[in-house]
Amino acid sequence: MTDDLELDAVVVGAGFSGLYALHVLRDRLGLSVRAIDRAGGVGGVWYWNRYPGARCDIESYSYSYSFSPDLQQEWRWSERFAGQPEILRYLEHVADRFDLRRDIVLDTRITSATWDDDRARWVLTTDIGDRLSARYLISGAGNLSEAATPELDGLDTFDGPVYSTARWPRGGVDFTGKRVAVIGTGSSGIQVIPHIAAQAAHLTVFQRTANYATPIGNGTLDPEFARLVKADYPNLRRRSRDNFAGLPFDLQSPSALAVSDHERSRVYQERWDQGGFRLFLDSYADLFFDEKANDTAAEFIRDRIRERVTDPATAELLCPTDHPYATKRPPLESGYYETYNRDTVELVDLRSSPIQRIIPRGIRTEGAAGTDHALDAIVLATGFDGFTGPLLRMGIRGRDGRSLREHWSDGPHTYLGLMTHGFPNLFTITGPQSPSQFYNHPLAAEDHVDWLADCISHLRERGVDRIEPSAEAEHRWGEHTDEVASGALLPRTDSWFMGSNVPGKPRALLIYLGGAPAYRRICADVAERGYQGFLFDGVPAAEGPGATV
Ligand code: NA7
Repeated sequence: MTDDLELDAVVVGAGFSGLYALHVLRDRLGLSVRAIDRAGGVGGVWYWNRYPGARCDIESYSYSYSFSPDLQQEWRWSERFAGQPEILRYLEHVADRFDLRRDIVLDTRITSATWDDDRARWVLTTDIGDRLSARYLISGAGNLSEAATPELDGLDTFDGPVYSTARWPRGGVDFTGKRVAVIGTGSSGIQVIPHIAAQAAHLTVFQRTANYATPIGNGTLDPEFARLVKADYPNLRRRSRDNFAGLPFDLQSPSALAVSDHERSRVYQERWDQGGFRLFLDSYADLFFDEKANDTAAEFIRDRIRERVTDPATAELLCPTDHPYATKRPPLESGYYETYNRDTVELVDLRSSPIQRIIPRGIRTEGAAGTDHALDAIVLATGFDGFTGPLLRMGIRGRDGRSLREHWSDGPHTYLGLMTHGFPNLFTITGPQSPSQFYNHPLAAEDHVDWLADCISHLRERGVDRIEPSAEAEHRWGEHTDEVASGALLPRTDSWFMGSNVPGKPRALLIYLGGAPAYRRICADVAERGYQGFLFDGVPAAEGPGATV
């Protein structure tokens, strides 16, 4: 990059969102664009999260771009649920196939983004001293790109290596003969634990909250199934976009309480055997709203855990009892519970034996079972500063020099999860207060990019330089987001969906729970009504306060 490069748009990130945004803005709209990523390659979260066992929990044919029928037909997935190396290869292929690499700047982090209202441009600086400006700033920085580092006393005094699942070394790690700790039993921990256990001399898992993990059901992708999918792709994508979470599921019944015990168990067992998110998203709708209904699924899963773990005391520790099923993101697993039947694997319950501190030779816990756990390596699978973290670390300052950190000091404020009052021309792909993690990511990213591309075309056709939501529209969207979630069980549980996994982060719902179809309809309506709720160059673009439902 040269100094003071003037562009139409800068895209942050080169993962699913960033690659598609670059393609659409450059090749469909004809804008001058650069995508900037701090990684050494394209792929976003799939570039960084290369720990053994890293895998997508959505079926490969579904967790992929839909925008190019040719790409859909050409690409061959080898497994039902693709592993990280294959997804990374896919994204690298997309970058090559659509000739994106020439406009991607790697190994570069945006350190500040300041809105210049006189010129109606974002002025950006990077950590390698570049300065550039753009009319539009499009964040595809992702929701899982900023690792949450736990506050563990003495971590820097540990004698051995400390790895993070979110920043796994490119060359891999050999744990042969080592005594290893994994801290964290979310999706990442549950994926990596069986792999480390198979290699290490001894593995100690430090669990704060037991999780409801269900089988992923992975395997080689049947060529006949792949052929049928390819023959029916348009219909499959249509069905997915009509589904709450962007998945081609349509078997869900309204209530787990409206059927007999026998029928309910049959359905749970069938979904359990089918694997993936079937049990979570394709059994009974009221699991998300009704505690009694939720209990039935929770108890079904606990029973399966008890069947699979030989030692009853360990099985009980692995059975979640302190939160309803699916109020934290339910992990999918392969052989996770059986891992605890190995003699070389030990489970430490941090509720009864909290970590006191990290010592040079291991981890010291307190409580009744307090002891020093001797270790050669520690693996942190402790999650992410999700949704807002990557945006807040970018040094964004909007109109009148107001920082995004200040504007979001009590949690994110957005309109549609796409734009923020006081931050003109800043679009956040799958941003906070959009369905994001509850909408199959490639489709969610495509929807947002298509929406913002249409919006930018609309602005350019009319000679409008600045777009931002009105304060009122933003306020109403926040209220609507909370109202939609008010009947759901999810906000009651501490999780990264609520921001409550990061000490000091305001507790606020970070996702829109109205489902993808309702959300897509709202976004389309806003555009059709002339961008209701938005200000064009400071003037309301259309009559009316802005969307809710
Ligand atoms: P998650 O789901 O946020 O899980 C993080 C895990 O780490 C979870 O078990 C946490 O326990 C645990 N944790 C976090 N901090 C600590 C400390 N300080 N001490 C002990 N244990 C801790 O992150 P993942 O990376 O697994 O998954 C993130 C997303 O990636 C997932 O939702 C999918 O979309 C893919 P807690 O539950 O907070 O008690």
